[in-house]
Amino acid sequence: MKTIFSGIQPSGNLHIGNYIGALRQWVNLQNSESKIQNSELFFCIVDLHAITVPQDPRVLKGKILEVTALYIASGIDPKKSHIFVQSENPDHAELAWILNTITPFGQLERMTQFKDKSQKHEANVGLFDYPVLMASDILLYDTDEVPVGEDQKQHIELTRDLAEKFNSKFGQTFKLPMPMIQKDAARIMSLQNPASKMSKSDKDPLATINLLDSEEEIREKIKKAVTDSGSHISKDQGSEALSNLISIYSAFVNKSFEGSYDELEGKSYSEFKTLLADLIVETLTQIQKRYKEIAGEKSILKDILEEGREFAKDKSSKKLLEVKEKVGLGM
Ligand code: ATP
Ligand code: LTN
Repeated sequence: MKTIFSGIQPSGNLHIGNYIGALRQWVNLQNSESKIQNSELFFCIVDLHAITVPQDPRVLKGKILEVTALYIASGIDPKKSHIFVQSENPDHAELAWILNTITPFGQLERMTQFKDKSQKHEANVGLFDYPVLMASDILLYDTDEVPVGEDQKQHIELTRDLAEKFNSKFGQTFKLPMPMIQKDAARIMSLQNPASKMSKSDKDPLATINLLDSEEEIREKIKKAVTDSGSHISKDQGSEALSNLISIYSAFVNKSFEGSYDELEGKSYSEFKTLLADLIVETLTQIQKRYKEIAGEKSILKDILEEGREFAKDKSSKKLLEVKEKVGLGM
């Protein structure tokens, strides 16, 4: 049996970067894996990670259910996958504490996400320790594969290092997880600045397309997306800004980047932008339709999260007990 674990922070509006880099991949995995073999899939809403940067408490609570509804609207099926909220299972924070004691300070200092985020926010200890909590999310479930965007690769390498270190110190306990990062479109960039990642925390509303944006907003954001001084798509030109738009296109048509480039060669930028906006509108309209059906059903959403939490706890509590025994904790 194979275990797959991933998560998204309920720290803002989910955008097409989250969809392409994470959610869409999860849904494909869920629908193929469950047919082939008996996989166990966990998709977490990582609220303890979200509070490593300031959050408005009332907004955060609402976002947790919003993200749950968006998981389901995007195709995560609670009958096939376990959806739960990280802070509802205290085992995550407890294992993180234990792993802290074998984590070299210098290794956390090298994390690029920490370097980026600590420039934008006041650096607190939680932000520094973020990757250790992520390692405990993954290791508690004997995870084999972690489907994420490119930006999370370094955190998964740390997770593997911590697992190896723990195993060699205390005996075989943790499985070593593998990152699962798709080849194309693993890193979607801002529509306004192709040098920075499309991110929930971007202050420029034109930089991201959110999963709940209206058709009008989507069309306007694509229209205003930066390109370059060219006018027609040509393989010789190939600016970062244009490649980013073609990456988004290729993800939404489910084709390789190269294949999409060939198909689009010679089209004018404005013609291409119309095609791209049509595609995004078509997919997001379907997600939004399902979202509207489920988002108001708070008690159904809470039942799904409770069921997910109980299933998760059942598995994680055994692993945590084993860890505590090995480390020599308790009575
Ligand atoms: P923030 O920028 O506020 O830290 P985020 O938008 O990066 O948040 P996360 O919750 O950190 O969102 O990421 C959830 C998942 O989405 C992760 O697997 C991450 O790799 C993926 N992801 C996030 N942004 C992108 C992006 N621009 N391109 C591809 N994948 C992405
Ligand atoms: N750090 C991740 C979110 C995350 C995660 C995880 C992803 C927290 N715990 C465990 C995969 C597995 C991010 O996307 N920023």
